[in-house]
Amino acid sequence: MATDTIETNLKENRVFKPSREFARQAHVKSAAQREALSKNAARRPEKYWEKQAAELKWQKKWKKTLEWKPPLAKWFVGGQLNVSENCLDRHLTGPRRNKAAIIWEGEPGDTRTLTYHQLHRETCRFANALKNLGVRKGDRVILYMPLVPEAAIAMLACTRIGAVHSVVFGGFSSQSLRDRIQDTKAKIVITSDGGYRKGKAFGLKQQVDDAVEECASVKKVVVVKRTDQTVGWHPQRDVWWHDAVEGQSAENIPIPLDAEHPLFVLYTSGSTGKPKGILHTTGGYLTVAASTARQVFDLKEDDVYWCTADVGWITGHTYVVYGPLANGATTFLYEGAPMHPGPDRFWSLIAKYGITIFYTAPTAIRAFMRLGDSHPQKHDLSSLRLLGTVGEPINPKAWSWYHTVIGGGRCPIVDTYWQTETGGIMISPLPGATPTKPGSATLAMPGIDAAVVDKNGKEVPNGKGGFLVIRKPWPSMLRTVYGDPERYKKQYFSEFGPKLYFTGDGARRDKDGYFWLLGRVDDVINVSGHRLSTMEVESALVAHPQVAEAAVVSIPHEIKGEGIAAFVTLRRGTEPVAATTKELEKAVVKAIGAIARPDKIRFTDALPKTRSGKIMRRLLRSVASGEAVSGDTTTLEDFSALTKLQEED
Ligand code: 7RM
Repeated sequence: MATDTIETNLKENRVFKPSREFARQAHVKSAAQREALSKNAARRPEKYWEKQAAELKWQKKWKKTLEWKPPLAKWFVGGQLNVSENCLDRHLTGPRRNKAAIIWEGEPGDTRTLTYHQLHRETCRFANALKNLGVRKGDRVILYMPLVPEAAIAMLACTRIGAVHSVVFGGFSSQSLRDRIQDTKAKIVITSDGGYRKGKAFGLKQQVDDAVEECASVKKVVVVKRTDQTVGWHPQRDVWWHDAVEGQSAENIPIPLDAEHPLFVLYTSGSTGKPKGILHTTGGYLTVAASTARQVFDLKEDDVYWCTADVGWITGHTYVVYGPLANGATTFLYEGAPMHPGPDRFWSLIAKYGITIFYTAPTAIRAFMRLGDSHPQKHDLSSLRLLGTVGEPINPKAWSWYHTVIGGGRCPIVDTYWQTETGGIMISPLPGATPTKPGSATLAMPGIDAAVVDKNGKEVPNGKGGFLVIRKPWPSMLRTVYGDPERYKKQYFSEFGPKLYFTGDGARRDKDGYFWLLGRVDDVINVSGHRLSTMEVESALVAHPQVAEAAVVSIPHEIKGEGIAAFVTLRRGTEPVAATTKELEKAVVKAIGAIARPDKIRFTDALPKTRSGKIMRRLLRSVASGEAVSGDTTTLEDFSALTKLQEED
């Protein structure tokens, strides 16, 4: 890190207060109530987390709340609980028994609803099937599936018997799958004969067959029948899901597991090296998943909650499956592509199911914004009462569009900042309590000690940019990088010593203490010694009426050290004219200053993104400086977006 901090220049002054109606019915009803919660939690963090943990059902109470030997943390030591019992059995004795736990729609339009009773029953039967196939406590199980209810059932069944699941997103290649199976030494792979996306049945089984050829640890492959495609079959090894559960009892006693028993491993890519297997454990993870889902999404008994993430991502773990189910909520799942069969599929689903809470990513919001207002306007979105975003900083323009066109100006927006590693939301508005500012994730959650520091780990004053750290352990923090404890230390607890968790993100706080995320520090651009945030330059570009999306990266520059290259996607139906480049330069200079004037602006139809929708600036950097692309590209969603950029170069 060359200089102390990151400069920050973007101005955004609008404030949106929660409406009185929303605040009145919310779990946390006012800024004062949030402040009191946070103050008490800051004074006695362990007390705060004990209280959140006590909302769960424990088979044995913990003896010690926190054992902190930096950088190693253990939470709720000596306690025992079962995640599946907390997500299912707990809800079976009252009126939730026959409430929808999962409402699902496949891409072709087929639908299924599982009540808590039914989800419990199917989970028990599959847990028994897994035991029957030889899965024991501590064994690793890989899931490589489309977004069908069986994915959630399989996750819950693993937790019921103490098996450790690792979900591999169905869009990954057989090689990525193989690497993850080998890294975890999984005994079982659960997959399907395919799923539906963009109007076609895609396959998964062949990828599994190819991967497993090189994985001696795998004893059985369980296959869900979803598409009726013909699949290759290894009779000794393969078993259909429906055959595996046939005749299995609908009773299964959830076994007590230590709070620190491994719950799942989820792989996440860094900018260099192979993907890291992030390990989460049982008690601390569920405590944060449940409490943050309740507070941030304000879950109520009659909500129909939809988080659009796939279960292959952390968002799908914490806020599609575990958080909502631990709260006895109804979680909606959609299998397919957002724009199929038309660009209004999401909006038609919201109307059809009466979705009340909708949680998606800025990349999706920008893609919808690009297509114009007519598609959402065709549908009745009046059931919505709360909107959320996650995954990247949201540009103020996309925030405003989401607020007005989707939320009808009536729904609070929770911009939730967190990571695979943090397990749950770290910085976010509470919708009934926190006035929001477009582009800011606002304040750290109660019990979370987030701070912006300089390169010496010293907190910077409000208004200054720097590095985002978390200064105290929290229950859902990652426990290690699976099989690589050194990497855990090096990656997260060395930049600022073994006590400060480094997120890898840049941030600043404004005069009200609100956090503004500035992007990954690896992506920061250093122009003549000024460290500029990618986020701010991009937002200035996106603010132009013609622009839908933008990504900026550094290019080598003889005088300035680094210059700025911008890749810009225009709104559908608009073309760049001679003046557009000048206008965009002017917009950046006006919003930030001459120092941030882009040296190069390129118009493109698509930006290279990860499969979860984050812009891969590292690749754009290579394109912009004419270098060969190096490093890991396995997480790239659409390789053609990259090759096209290279060809045009
Ligand atoms: C949940 C998730 C983590 C990285 C993180 C940030 C970025 C996520 C926001 C955000 C600004 C947000 N997990 N990020 N949420 N940046 N505002 N609300 O995305 O492990 O896949 O990614 O995503 O850079 O470090 S993740």
